[in-house]
Amino acid sequence: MLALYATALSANARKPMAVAHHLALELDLHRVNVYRGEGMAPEFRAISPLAKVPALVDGELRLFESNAIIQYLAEGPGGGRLTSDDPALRADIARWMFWEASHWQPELTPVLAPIVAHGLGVAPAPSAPASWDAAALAPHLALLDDHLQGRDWLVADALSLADFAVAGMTTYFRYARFPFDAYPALAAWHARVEALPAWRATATEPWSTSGDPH
Ligand SMILES: N[C@@H](CCC(=O)N[C@@H](CS)C(=O)NCC(=O)O)C(=O)O
Repeated sequence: MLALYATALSANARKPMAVAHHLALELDLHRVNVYRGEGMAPEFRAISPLAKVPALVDGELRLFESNAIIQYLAEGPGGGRLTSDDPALRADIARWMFWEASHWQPELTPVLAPIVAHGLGVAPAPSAPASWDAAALAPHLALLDDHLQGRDWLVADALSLADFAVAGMTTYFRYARFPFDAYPALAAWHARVEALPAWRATATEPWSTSGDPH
């Protein structure tokens, strides 16, 4: 049995929860609310030494890092769904997953952190709205919006791990009032993601509503 340590409050933990739902994989879900210090439990740190969610246990396998976990779910128990046999397409999926971890998430984090911390109840209301025009984030928003023009999904017009990985951080977009009107292709893709049963099943308050943190 696959054991996933996660909380749907976390954008990174939502990725494997949604992928497992989409692939109809049975999960033994251990809820670890890292925002209330539950990640510090020694039993959990034996699986996830950095005390972060998500983490997966499957037999002898211990995995942390959300994108590695979803890759394992798809290629292992998922039987190759949400990925591809074609090396070029698999590399394209990996490209978006690496981009997500090395650019998208790091540039979104400073913009979202104060609002998300407030939504989690661990910080006071931020004094200003999210700075969606931050210089370091702008090229990545433009890249994603340009790439999605005329496409339904990120790779080869089929839903893949790339979409679940990149969608992770968009969990917070409604709450942090992302300017969807300024990025129409990104907005249309986000609406397609939100319509997926797997995304709906892993939605949680407060992120599914438009927050009013100011
Ligand atoms: N690169 C990691 C990031 C994991 C991560 O930062 N998880 C956050 C929640 S989104 C966490 O557990 N934070 C708790 C902490 O740092 O104490 C991944 O993709 O899994």
